[in-house]
Order: sequence, then structure tokens, then C-alpha cells
Amino acid sequence: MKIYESENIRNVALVGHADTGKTQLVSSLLYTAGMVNRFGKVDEGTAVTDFDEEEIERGFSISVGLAYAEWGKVKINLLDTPGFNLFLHETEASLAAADAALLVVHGVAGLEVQTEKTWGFANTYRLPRAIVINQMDRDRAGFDRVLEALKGAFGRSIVPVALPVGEERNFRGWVDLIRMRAALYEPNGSGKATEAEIPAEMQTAAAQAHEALVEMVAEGNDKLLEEFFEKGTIPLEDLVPGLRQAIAEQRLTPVVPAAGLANVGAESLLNFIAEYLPSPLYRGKVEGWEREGGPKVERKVSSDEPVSVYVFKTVADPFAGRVSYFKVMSGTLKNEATLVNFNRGASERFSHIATIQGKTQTAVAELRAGDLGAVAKLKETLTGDTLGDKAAPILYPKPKLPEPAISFAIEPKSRGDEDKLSSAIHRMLEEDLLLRFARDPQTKEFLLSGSGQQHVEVAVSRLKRRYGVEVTLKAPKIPYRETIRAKADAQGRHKKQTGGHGQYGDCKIKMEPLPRGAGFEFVNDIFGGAIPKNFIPAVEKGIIEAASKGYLAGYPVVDFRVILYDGSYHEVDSSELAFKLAGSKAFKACMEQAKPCLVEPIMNVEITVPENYSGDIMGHLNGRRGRIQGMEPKSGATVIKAQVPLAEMLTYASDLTSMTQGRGSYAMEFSHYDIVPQPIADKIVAAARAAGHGKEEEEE
Ligand SMILES: Nc1nc2c(ncn2[C@@H]2O[C@H](COP(=O)(O)OP(=O)(O)OP(=O)(O)O)[C@@H](O)[C@H]2O)c(=O)[nH]1
Ligand SMILES: [Mg+2]
Repeated sequence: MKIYESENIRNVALVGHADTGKTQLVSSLLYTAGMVNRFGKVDEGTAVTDFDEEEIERGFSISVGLAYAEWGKVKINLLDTPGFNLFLHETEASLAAADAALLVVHGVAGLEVQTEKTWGFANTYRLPRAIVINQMDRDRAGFDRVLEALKGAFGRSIVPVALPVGEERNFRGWVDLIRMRAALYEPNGSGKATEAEIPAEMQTAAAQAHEALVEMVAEGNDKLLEEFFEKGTIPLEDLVPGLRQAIAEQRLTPVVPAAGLANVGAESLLNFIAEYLPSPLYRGKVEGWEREGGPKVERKVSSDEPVSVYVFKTVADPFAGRVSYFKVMSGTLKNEATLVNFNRGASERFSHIATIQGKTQTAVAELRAGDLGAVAKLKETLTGDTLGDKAAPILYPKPKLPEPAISFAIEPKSRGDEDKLSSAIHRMLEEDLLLRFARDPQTKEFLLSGSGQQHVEVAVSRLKRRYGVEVTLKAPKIPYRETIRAKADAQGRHKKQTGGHGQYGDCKIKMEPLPRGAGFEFVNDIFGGAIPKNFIPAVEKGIIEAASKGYLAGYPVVDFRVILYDGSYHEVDSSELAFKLAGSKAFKACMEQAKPCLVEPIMNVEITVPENYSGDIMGHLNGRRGRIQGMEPKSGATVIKAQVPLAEMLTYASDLTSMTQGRGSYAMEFSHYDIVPQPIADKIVAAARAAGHGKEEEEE
């Protein structure tokens, strides 16, 4: 494997709504560049970056796939990200490895929910970007219509740099608006183009579009603007670097047409990426911290700097073990190097570093600053960790993750399954940062939490396939919480005199509600040693433990403040345990007065349906305690925005399909917690009590 200098590397993440053809496009580019012998197809289960059995079976991407195309002297690293809303946490986290985003948009569906969401991710990571209007070979695909929608959503930086030649199934190439030449493709799927004159009937449109492009390039660059005013145009030798710069500075978002499956546009797109998207060097420097909570440090993106790598993905392979995907943030990584994991203090040996082509690894001798690679069998390293030269510590920021939105109880099918469950799941947790596993302390049930039903289903299916562990998935659990609505003031005293050594702890606390999302606050307001200092943490601990077990229905109590203001102790009989129990009693006594209530997760829901269904959809949402926030037309459809309790959305996927004959789609994300209406709360509490949760009798 050739070694690529930083300036010849492109790290491009394909992002966008589900089903826009990202995975197919990656396979098409790889085939066109001669990286693979076979034209991989999503629909045949042979796409290079959807090789996981779950992805093949379900037909969509679940995690980020890595591949590369060697194109002339350039190595294009391609990150194929999922567009399905339940797996977007994977997409967002992987963008730390990218230096540019290729936003893939469907030529028929146009602007969709995740188009805007992933555009937002690119903003967060400040990534220069380009847009592909894909699937241009489909019936009713419309370049101009989709382009207008994109301009409407993202503003005037959106500018075509190529126009489609031919429509729908006759779509056969690009007019390159930079060089003003056409690239025409045979219908044989080779992805290779022949250069040609711009078709006569397109000359006027192409000239106009060229002018608009030139003007946008000139804007924001004084030297070019002057030239433009003087000559009315910019010569090619200035236009090319000018466009490159405008893209890198995110003043201009170039748009091109393509059809991944028909493989029209591939060669043009490879050329475009290599010529116009920035190399890792464009960033100049990367920022991190010297250590946790320590001062900020910067590192130049250069192969001559001390080496540092950031792990953006971990794969738990049941055979190869743990495989870590990383980006070389600075310096040169040599095979067999020993680096320090700055997050964990461990030394790790990088043996057999490799570049990744889907599921295939190719050994490399070294990787330069900016390049992406993988290594197996690091001992302690997990996603989000930074490793590097011991003498130059740095920590790069970890990905921010949403909270899981839903929990399911899972039940091992047999004793053997139960024994293997925990170790198998823990390996899967390394791979998927949003998956959570816990044991309910009261019911002893195993709980698996994730972004939504399919997310948890994928995990369950993997358990079986990869580790041979079979579990049944039980009804979903809503992650209710408990909180308080009033202030309270109470005493908790734990006193036992059973011959010999007694137990004595006594505290007085006040409790106050805090705003939603504030969690728990503990204020120590003890003066004059009513409780000795060393016992105060025990009181806090007792309260935290009691709060985690809940009061009404076994759900954690959140968003409250406790002020410890008085108490008493006994010289001999007081102990940590006694004060812990006193804290727990005081907490329970306060809860009686504090008007406890249940709160539930409320979701932001965005539903896209053909216009004639909107009445039905809104009626249905109203019946589900939904609050409609707005409704707007969008490329021939209607988008309805609402806030709906998660508890009412559990069967929404199938409801929507049956209400709209499969023509509606929706996306949902967590918004906030809100109080559960009393009659519903009563039922939840009654059911929880019947199952043995909630308020227990005080033992004295
Ligand atoms: N007609 C046509 N179909 C395409 C084209 N590209 C992809 N498809 C089909 O569209 C479907 C989705 O393609 P994928 O590549 O899996 O889409 P994706 O964007 O990776 O989807 P997610 O992984 O869910 O985000 C598949 O059935 C493809 O065969 C295209 O250019 N033309
Ligand atoms: Mg995909």
C-alpha cells in the first residue's frame, strides 16, 4: 500500500437522509476507481460498506463504513454514514474523522428531515461540503426543483457546478460548469466518461449557470472580484483555485447530479472531490486539552509534529477481537509504534496498522497526518479516546451523545444464554455508545436501552448472530422519572439499641423542586457541628440511593435540591451506615409532603405525508396527547411538527404505515420531560405497586 502525503488525502463523509443512495454511491465510486473488481450493489447485499449481516438483511446502513479510492495521486477516504434517524448518533460521532461532507439528496424526494439534520452536523463540525443530487435516473427526478428546495433551506451559498445531461432514465452525464465541457457516460455502468461538447440545447442554460458560479466565486475574494468587474469573467486558472477556496471557507456549497446505481457521474465526482475538496492540511491545526480539565493545547496538522490519533469507531469482532478505527490528527503513525492512551494512561501497541476497504484490511507501513486507518487488539482503548506520543499529551473532544429514548426488558431464553449475556453485551456496548445495559434492582430484569425500537432489535439480533445468545424482547419500558412539586421539611432518625453497640444517626433536611433537567443538588448547611463533617457525605449517599429507587413507582427521583440544616449524633453509636439510613428516612418523609409526581419523556416528532393525509394525521396525534406545533408544505408534501409523549408513540411506525398506505415517514427525537396527567399516572403507579415497586413499609 502506497503512503499518501497529507496534501493528497481527502476525508469525505457521505451524509444525508436514509435511502438517498450513499452506500450505493460509495460502491459505485470504488468500482469506477478500480478498487474492487465487482460492482457492489446494496440490493444484492454486495455493497462494500454495508457488509454487516444486519445491514444486508435490513437493507440500510447501521454503522459507519470506511472505504478508500485511489484516484491519481489522491487517496479519497470515504465514510459511509447511516441516514436512518435511529442511527444518526453514529453519523454525528464519525464526523470527527472527516474534513468534508458530501450531502447526498434524493433526486425525487428532495429535501428531507435528515437532510437538514445532517447539514446541521456538518455545521457543528465546521465541515466544508458539497451536495450530490442523486438517483437522477429515476422517474420524476428533478434537478432544478431539488436545487430550489436546497436554496430555500440553506441559502444562496448553494450553487450548481454541474448540470445533468438528459432526464430520468436518459440521464447520461454532466455539463461541467467550471471548464464548460460535457462528460458523457455509456449505459454500461462502467462509471467512465467521454468528454464532449456541451449539447446545443443546453448551451444557454450552461452559460447562465457558469456566470452565476463565477460571480459567487468572486464574491468574498477582492482580487477575483476586481478581475471579474474588469473583464466580466475570471479565467480558468484563477477560477479553479478560487472555487477551491470558496468551498473550503464554506462560502459556497457546490451541487452536482449523479446516479449511483446507474453509475452515471462517478468519474466526474471523483475528479471533483480530488480537485476541489480540502485536504486535512486546510484545517491548519487541531485543538484539544492537555489533560482532563487542563489547559487548551493546539497541534499543527502536519506529519512532522508529534504523533496523535483519535479513535472514532470501535468494532467488536467476535473473531478478530476489538478493532479500533482512528484518524491520525498529527504526526506520522508508524507500524508497531507504542502510543500512550491519554484518557486511560495505558500503553498500546499499534501492530499491523491497516487501511480499511469495507470489511477488508490492507497493511500499511505508516500513515501521515490526516489519514484514516485501523488497528486490532488495543487492550484498553475505546471510541473517543486519544493516543499519542508520551512526550506531547493531548485530549481531543469526545463525541456528544443523546440519551437513549427507550428501554426494553430482555429475558435470556435459557440458563446458558443468561451466563453468556453480560459479557456479550459488554462487547457490544464498546461498539455502540448509545446502547445501555442495566439490571433493574427490584424486578431483577435485564434492561436494554437505545434510540428506538429498531436500534434495540438490531442489538438483540446481533447477540444471537455474533455470540449465540438468545433473548426475548419484552414490552418496551418508558423511562419515567419521579419529581416533586412542593417544598418539604422533615427529620430522619435511625436509632437502634440492641445490647452492646447501638446505631444512631439523625438529620433534618429541606427539599425543594428544581427546574426540569437540573438533576440533584445537595447543600450542606450545617453549622456548629450538629453532625460531624465526616458523616455528612453518608447522609447525601443515603438520599441519593433512596432517590434512585423511587418513591411512587420505582422510577428515579430527579430535579430536586436537598438542604441539610440540622441533626444530632452520638459519641459512640454514630456510624456512616446509621447516617445513611437517617438520610434515606428523611428523604422518604419529605417525599410524603412534597407532592411527588411522575414525569415522562416528550418527543419532537416530524411527520412528512402527502397533503391529503394531513387531517387524519393531526386527528390521530390529538388522540395521542400530541401538541401540534406547526404544519408546512415541503416539495409536494406536508410536514407536521408536534410534541408527543413517547408513551404514545410506541406503535407509530405501523400506525403511520396503515394510515398512509406506506407513503408517510416520520422522525422523532427526545425533547424534554413533562408531568404525566393524573389519571394516567395513577394507572402507572398502580401497575408498579402491583409489581412490587414504590413506597415500601418503614421498618423500625
Ligand atoms: N434508481 C436508483 N436507485 C438507487 C440509486 N442509488 C441507490 N438506489 C437505491 O436506493 C436504495 C437505497 O440505497 P442506499 O445506498 O442503501 O441508501 P443509503 O443512503 O445508504 O441509505 P441509509 O444507509 O439508510 O442511510 C437501494 O435500493 C438502492 O438500490 C440510483 O442512483 N438510482
Ligand atoms: Mg447506507
